[in-house]
Amino acid sequence: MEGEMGEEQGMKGSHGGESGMEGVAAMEACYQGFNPAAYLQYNYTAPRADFHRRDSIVPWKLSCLHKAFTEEGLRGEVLVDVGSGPTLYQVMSACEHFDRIILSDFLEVNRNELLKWLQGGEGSLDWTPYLQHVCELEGRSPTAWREKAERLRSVVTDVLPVDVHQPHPLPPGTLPHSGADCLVSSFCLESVSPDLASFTRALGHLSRLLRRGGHLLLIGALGESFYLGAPGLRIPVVSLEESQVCSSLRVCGYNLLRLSVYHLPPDMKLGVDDVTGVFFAEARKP
Ligand code: U87
Repeated sequence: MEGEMGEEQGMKGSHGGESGMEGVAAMEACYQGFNPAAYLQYNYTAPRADFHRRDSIVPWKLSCLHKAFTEEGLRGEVLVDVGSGPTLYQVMSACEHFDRIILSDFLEVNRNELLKWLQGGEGSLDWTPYLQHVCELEGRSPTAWREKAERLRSVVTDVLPVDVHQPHPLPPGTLPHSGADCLVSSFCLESVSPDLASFTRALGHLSRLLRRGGHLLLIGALGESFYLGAPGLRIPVVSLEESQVCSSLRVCGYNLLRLSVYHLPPDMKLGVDDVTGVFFAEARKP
């Protein structure tokens, strides 16, 4: 069991009456059963990751990320991906535009999955088709995927523990004093928040990691009440509407630059969650 979890159980005992903390502790308990291989199978294979279909979820996400880094010209020194899970797709465009990428997740099983791939091993998912697809988006030949893999492996410098429910989510001293130049967070905040108040609070915690003038790329699920983190493990989550995402960003002081919404085609509804849509928000910390 993780060190973080022990602390959180302690918090449940001492602060159980505080608004939202009981829900947060219950959620963290759920995550102890998370199974990276099952999760990857549900969300990162066809039909959700079908590179021959433009209306498949993963190609949609990759194209939003690609556009953010190329059309908006996002670049800088340090980028942090918050709640990476066992996945790498969310930084495949970013790695060409930043000198250093920090990945992070709450669970050691997920961090180990990332480390396996970064250290040159296979991991439980083959990221080759993802790398090939992003090479194509960049106007390169899909055969450039090996170079991209090498670039990604060299740019990721750390895989850190993170807890978005803590006012300072990352271990102290891991970021430049002024904060990161860019934050990416994909399907994390709503997946770990029992209600809108804790979602918004967590978004506020993230803002502390970002320098002024830095950009946040936030991806997440709309209309979702649960998802499967392992066979039979239903993780209850806060169901968001587009307008709530916009108002949470506003409350946390971000300027919203762009919000795109994807509506799930019926055949992407697999019973592994009850998501109806996906949002991609691009915001700036003034
Ligand atoms: C991804 N970023 O797949 N603090 O994009 C910080 C925490 C905490 C905590 C738990 C899974 C949910 C996504 C990765 C991983 C995102 N995670 C960690 C899922 C749900 C819709 C949907 C999904 C995925 C925890 C793909 C698609 C759809 C997980 C991560 C959430 N439903 N992080 N306190 N507690 N975590 O370990 O790795 O959050 Cl297409 Cl539609």
